[in-house]
Amino acid sequence: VGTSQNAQSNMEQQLHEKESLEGPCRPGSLENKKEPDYQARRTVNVTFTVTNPNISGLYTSLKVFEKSEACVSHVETRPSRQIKYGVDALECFVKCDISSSSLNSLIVSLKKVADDVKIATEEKWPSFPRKLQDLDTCHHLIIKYEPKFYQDHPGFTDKEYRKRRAYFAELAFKYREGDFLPRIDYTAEETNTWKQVYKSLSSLYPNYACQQYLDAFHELEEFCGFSEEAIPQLQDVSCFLKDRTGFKLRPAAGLLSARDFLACLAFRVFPSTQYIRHHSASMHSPEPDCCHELLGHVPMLADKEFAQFSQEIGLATLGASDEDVEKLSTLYWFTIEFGLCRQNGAIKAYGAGLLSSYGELVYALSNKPDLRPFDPDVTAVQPYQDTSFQPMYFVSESFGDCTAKLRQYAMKMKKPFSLRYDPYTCSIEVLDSL
Ligand code: HBI
Ligand code: NLE
Ligand code: FE
Repeated sequence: VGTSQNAQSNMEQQLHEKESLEGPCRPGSLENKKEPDYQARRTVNVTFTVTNPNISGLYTSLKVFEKSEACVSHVETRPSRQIKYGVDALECFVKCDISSSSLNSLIVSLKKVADDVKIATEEKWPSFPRKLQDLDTCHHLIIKYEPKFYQDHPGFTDKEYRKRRAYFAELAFKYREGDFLPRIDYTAEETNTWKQVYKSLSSLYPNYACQQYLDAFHELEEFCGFSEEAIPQLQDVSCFLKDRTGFKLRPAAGLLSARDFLACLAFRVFPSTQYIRHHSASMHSPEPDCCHELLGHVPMLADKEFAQFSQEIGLATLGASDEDVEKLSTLYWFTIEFGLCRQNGAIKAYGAGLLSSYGELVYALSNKPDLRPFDPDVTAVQPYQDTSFQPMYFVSESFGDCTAKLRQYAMKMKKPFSLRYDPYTCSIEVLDSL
C-alpha cells in the first residue's frame, strides 16, 4: 500500500508541476489526430438508455463524450418506460458537436456502456459559425509547432518562455466576443525582440513591400503607435482596422485549425496571437506570433480590396467539405501568407509570412525561388512547406483580379446551399438549403 500511495502522490506532483508550467489542460487542442487541420465537425443528437441509472451509469456514458472531445451543449434524462429495462433505467439525450472521425469511435464506445444507442445528424454538411459569438468556439489548435511539442522550437528548453506562453494561451481561451482585447505588460526582453524585428524588417519594406502595405504601414506609425520602442496593443490595432475596413482582431492561443481560422475571416475577424517569438530566433518563426500578425497581416488588412479577398476565402470555407477546405487553405497559404504581386513592372511582397520574416522576404525576392502566375486551379493543389522557406511563390496581378478568380473558383465547389453575410448583424444567412 505504501508504494502505491507513493506512486500516486508522485504522479500528482508531476501533474502539478506540468500544470504550473503549461497551464491547465486546454480545450480543443488537436494532438496526434490525422489531418485535424481541415476536419469537419458535425452537430449530432445522441440518444441512449443507461440501465444502471445511479449516477455512475450516467457518468460512464458521459465520459465517452469527453474522450471523443465532443463539445456537449445539451443533456437531458427521463425515466425509461420500456418494460424490459426495469423501473430505474434512464433515457438520455445528448446534443454535441464532434469531429467526423471521432463519431464512429464514440458510437462503438457508447454501445459498450449503454443500450439503444441512436445517432441523428442535424445537418448533412459540416457545422459552421453563424454569428460573431459562435467564433468563441472556433479555437481548435494545431499544436505541432508549439514550444512544448516541437523539438526544433527555439523555446523548447526554455522554461520561462514556455510559462509565459501558457499565460498568453489562457488569456486567449478566456476571451469572449465583445470583450476588450487584453492589454499586455511586455517584458524588457520581449520589447527588445520586437525592436530587433521591427528595425531589420522596416529597413527592407521600402524596396520589398507592395504599395498598399507601405501606405498602411505609414499610417500605423502615424496614428496607431507603431514604432520600434513598444509592441502595439491588439485593442488599439483592432480599433484602427475597424475604421479602415471593418476587420477586427480577437486573441488566438496559437496556430488555429484551418477550418476555424478561415471561418473567422468570413466575419472580418482576424484571430491574432499576442505572444512574441523566442529572442534567440528573431528572423524566422515557424509559428505565428505578434510580429507576424502586426507586421505581416495588419497593414494588409487595412486595404479595402485585400480585406474583401480575405473575407471571401473565409466565406467559401463555411460548410465546405474537408477536401475543399484543404484547397482553400492552400490558396490562403500562397496568397495571404506568401503572396507576391507585380506593381509597376517590379515584383513585391504582400504575403504576411514574407513581410514578417527577414530571411524569407529577402529569399522570396532574390532570383532563387520559382515564380508562377496565381491561378486558383493550379495554386490550390500545390503542396507546400510549413517549416522552412517556400520553394515556389505565386504572383498576382492585383487584389481585384485575385478576388474575381477566387470567386469563380469557389462557385465550382459544391454546397447544398448558398450563403450571404449580413454586415448589419454580422451574421451568416443560409439560403436555399436542401
Ligand atoms: N492560425 N493563429 C493562426 N494564424 C494563422 O495565420 C493561421 C492559423 N491557422 C491556419 C493558417 N493560418 C493557414 O496556414 C491556413 O491553414 C488557413
Ligand atoms: N515564418 C513567419 C515569420 O517568421 O514571421 C511566420 C509564418 C506563420 C505562418
Ligand atoms: Fe499568418
